[in-house]
Amino acid sequence: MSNQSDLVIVYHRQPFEEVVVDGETLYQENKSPNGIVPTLKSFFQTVDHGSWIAWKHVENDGDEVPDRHVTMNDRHGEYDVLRIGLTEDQVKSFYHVTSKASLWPVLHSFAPHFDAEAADWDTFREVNRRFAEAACEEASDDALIWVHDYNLWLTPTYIREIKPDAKIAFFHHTPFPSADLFSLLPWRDEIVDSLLACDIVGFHIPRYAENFVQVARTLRGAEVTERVPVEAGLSPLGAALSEPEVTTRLEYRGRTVRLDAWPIGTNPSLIRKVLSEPEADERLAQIEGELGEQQLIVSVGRVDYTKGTTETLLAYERLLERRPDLHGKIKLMVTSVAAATGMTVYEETQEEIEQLAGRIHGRFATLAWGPLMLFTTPVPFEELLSYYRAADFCWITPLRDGLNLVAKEYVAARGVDDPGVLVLSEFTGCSVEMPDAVTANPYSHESLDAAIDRSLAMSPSERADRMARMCAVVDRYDIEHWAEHILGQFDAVRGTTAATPAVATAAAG
Ligand code: GDG
Repeated sequence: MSNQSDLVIVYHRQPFEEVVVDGETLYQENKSPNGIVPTLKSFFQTVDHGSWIAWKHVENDGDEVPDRHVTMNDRHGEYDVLRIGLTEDQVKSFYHVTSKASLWPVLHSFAPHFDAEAADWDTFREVNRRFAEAACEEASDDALIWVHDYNLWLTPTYIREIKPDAKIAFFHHTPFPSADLFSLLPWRDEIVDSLLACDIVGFHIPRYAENFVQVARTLRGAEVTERVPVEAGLSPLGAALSEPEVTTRLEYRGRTVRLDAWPIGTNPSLIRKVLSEPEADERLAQIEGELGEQQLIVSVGRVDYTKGTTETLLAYERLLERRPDLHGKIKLMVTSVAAATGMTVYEETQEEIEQLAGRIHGRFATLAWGPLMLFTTPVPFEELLSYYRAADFCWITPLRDGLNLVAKEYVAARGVDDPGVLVLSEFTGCSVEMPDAVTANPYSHESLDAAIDRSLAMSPSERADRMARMCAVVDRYDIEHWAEHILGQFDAVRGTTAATPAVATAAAG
């Protein structure tokens, strides 16, 4: 146990898997080597000692968490995990209801789904305060405390109260909405003040940072003190989420708050390494054997009305209606894995997806051909990569998405040798990085259908050119690049120089 961590990561989920073997609880590194958790853990390599704060289920409020402190030693080195105990009711209230039913719809510009009355703001405050107390318990005097995502929006306020001189960073994985939408939140001033208590607030793309600036200026009177042009690669003219300039500093109540907009990358080296293994060749041969002459379209997401899975299925149904010549020649693979939350709104979305998939199958399937496959349970990472590799097309059609890592994973997995085509919603954060995708407005049938037709008709040379440019973006702005960028920002906040984290590329399996 240590309470002298130089970097404390506050992220609601635990950074390991808990398994019980012969009655003994073991803490094991997550099986899936991709995703945000391994990336965040890689930052521990840059400091002498790191800690992670997460929640753990307890029976009754106030119960001691068994193994409150876990010291992990995995490929990211040694770090501590401090778990705060939350009851089932607290988790439901804080996460499933207030975060997912009240905050999530507003963040994703879904005003009709917003339910202010369902929210339990007192519990939200209390849980956020506990995360802050745990973070301060672990942090050394000059530690940097890095808080993740909107469900911990109030944590910076409480950290500032306990440790007035703490260095606090915050990163949003979601979009940040316009002031018109954000102002729907009855707790808006409290949220903005908490974000303005940070030393640095991070977003995926400049548009979200600018939306926050609008909120901070109009609701709280923060002043813009620095604005810079956006890197050419992050501001394609005419894109729905493009911004030519971005604010990098605000002043508020005598303090400077830095803003940062830098999209998370994926791990193309890891993806290529997994796909270069003999097992991957076998998997690919099997998938291609089963597909025969059919072309594969993949669409990977979670059950969430923001992810546009319904829009993907409806677009596929329209395609099969207008192009009978494609029957028997294409197949759509959709993954839509439900979160284990039991939230009504997600249950409705899941039902809708399953019904639509059934309807399409019922309308178009023949004895010899099934038009689609729907996976509702997670596909193992290695298998998912093989599907990406086998897919001629990838359709990513969210109505709103903070970034969308699947699009980048597809580009990295499919690669340049046998290029595929990415059809991408212009309301995903990554669309500003990848103008070479065939971008579409998923709210418009005409736009989505035109993008799909265009992707199907694209010449091999255009496919190759576009894919080469997208691969270059995904390779250049990979996860290591993001980590280096973030560390540069941390250095500026701390006024020091830190080491670069080695994001694991060779640790699959
Ligand atoms: C949030 C923001 C932002 C999906 N199905 C399977 C599977 N996945 C993996 C994908 C990808 C990840 O889950 C999903 O990442 P996304 O970025 O697409 O979306 P969210 O989960 O909504 O994440 C989002 C992200 O945070 C990062 O800041 O980009 O906008 O909403 O890595 O591959 N993995 C496996 N089986 C599946 O069936 N193994």
